[in-house]
Amino acid sequence: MKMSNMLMLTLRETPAEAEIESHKLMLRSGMIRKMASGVYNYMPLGLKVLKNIENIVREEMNNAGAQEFLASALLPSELWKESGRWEVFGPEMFKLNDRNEREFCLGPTHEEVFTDLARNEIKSYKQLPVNLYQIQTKYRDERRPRFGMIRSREFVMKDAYSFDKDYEGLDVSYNKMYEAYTKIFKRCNVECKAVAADSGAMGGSGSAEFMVKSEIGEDEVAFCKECDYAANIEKAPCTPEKEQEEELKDLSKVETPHAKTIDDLVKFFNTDSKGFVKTIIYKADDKVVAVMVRGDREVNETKVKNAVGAPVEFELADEKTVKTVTGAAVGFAGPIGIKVDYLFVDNEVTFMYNFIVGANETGYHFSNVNYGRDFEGTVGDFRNAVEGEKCPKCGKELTIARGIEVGHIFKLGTKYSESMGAYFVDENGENKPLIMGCYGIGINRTMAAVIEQHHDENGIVWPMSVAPYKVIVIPAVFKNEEQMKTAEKIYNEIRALGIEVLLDDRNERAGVKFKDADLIGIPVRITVGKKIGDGIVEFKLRKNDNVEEVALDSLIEKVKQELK
Ligand code: 9G3
Repeated sequence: MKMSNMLMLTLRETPAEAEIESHKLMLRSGMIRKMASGVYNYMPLGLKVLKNIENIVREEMNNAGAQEFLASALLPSELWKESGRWEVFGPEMFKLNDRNEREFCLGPTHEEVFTDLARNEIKSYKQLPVNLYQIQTKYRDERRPRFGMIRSREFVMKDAYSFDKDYEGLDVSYNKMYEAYTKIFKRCNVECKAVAADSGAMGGSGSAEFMVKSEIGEDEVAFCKECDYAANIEKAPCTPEKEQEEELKDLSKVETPHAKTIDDLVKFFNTDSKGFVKTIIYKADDKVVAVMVRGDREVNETKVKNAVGAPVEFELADEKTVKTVTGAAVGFAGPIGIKVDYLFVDNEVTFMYNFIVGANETGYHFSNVNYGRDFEGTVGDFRNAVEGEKCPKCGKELTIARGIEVGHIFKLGTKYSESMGAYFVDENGENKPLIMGCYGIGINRTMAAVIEQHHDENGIVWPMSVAPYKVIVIPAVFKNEEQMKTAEKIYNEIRALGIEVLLDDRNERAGVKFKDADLIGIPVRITVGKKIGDGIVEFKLRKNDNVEEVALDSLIEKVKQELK
């Protein structure tokens, strides 16, 4: 591509709304432009990178034996009503009516569509296993689109769905996808880690998230530096701290007129937050759930939801509900006398002695409370793991870090095949539900992750595999006939090899051209300068600072070497 013909979209300044490096650089390098909140247009450079990543995904999916489809993005509501998910996602689902007032949605994901396809087309075990995938734009009306493509309302996803005759087959399909994902992210030069994840509303038995380490990541991951254990914080199990054995003291009711928060209580009782147990109250669909964790811990809502049975609605109880179940204002909730559907008690609480809880009476707390003597409940792991938690695999200390999910693979089992009647006839002539898995990769997120991991103060440093152009040829002086002609000759030779190459033939100073070449991150830069008289050009890689002088007649060979 000759840059004199190119719509140059590079920006000197960083647009204010961009907070993270990848978003800033996608705007400044002219890869994307915002259309609306969380909605972007791809400019030529951005589209080329997107396509390069898609092709890597496509190659590895095909190598894994998956077949590429392209489903519609305009989905009839009937399918979602069959699976029971039409209402589940509320305002996050883009819904619309057609001219006959029929209800549709813009596809946020395609479990229903591919299960419908399977129930119509797969009849016998002889057709199994099968893995169908697509690379397609998805629509989700995110409440808070942010960080550019990291959380946008329209994004490109590779989503795949596997169908097996039994759970052994699902394990094979799942592991094939796990391997394919590892290859994909390696080829894209995205350093990421597969972590055990909660399957949440997707049901099924287990899932893995492919996480890119990032301070701006929305997910928290607990991982062990000693062994390879890693899990999303939603799922990471906790080991209760055992307390020094103490004499059980007499329960006593204490007037605490102004102490409502843990901090107030710490001051009032002159002890630390570990001496308290807080009781947090939630509404889970039509049930009221109270969860007790030590004062310095956090309730893990995913663990609570799983214990309740993945409710559709789940949020903190409002003041009215708290008053109803505790008889007290917010801040005085406790286990003694509480009237709730579930009283979940974190394991750790059962190893504590003589702790303080709300008295379910405004202005009062109980001290010297002991589990077992004073109250009972459903004991389990209901808190978030913290830095230093014991690794469930090797016992060493866990570290907590933030990450961006670029891929997520699930063992779905029969969640959709049963709700939508996708059965097959097995070897014994019996009708069985298809055993499913689903596998997603965020293509835009992967693109953003590449930039997050490959940039410097001058701009993007594209890995060769995804770079929009692999080589840029720059004549140093626009007015110099010999430099311009030689640069064009080099450009044509490289193009003839089928290599994506740029020729910066604009009427600009060399400095401007170097700045743009660095900003848009082209891996190889060839400069035709004053040494061309001796048949010498400059050869520089974007990823390091050394500049080599290369003789013209060995240049093409060198370019080929670099692209291997
Ligand atoms: C919806 C809306 C948003 C959603 C979903 C459905 C997330 C939804 C989970 C998945 C699971 C897997 C296939 C590829 C891998 C991930 N947000 N999920 O199902 F209607 Cl509005 O998408 N899908």
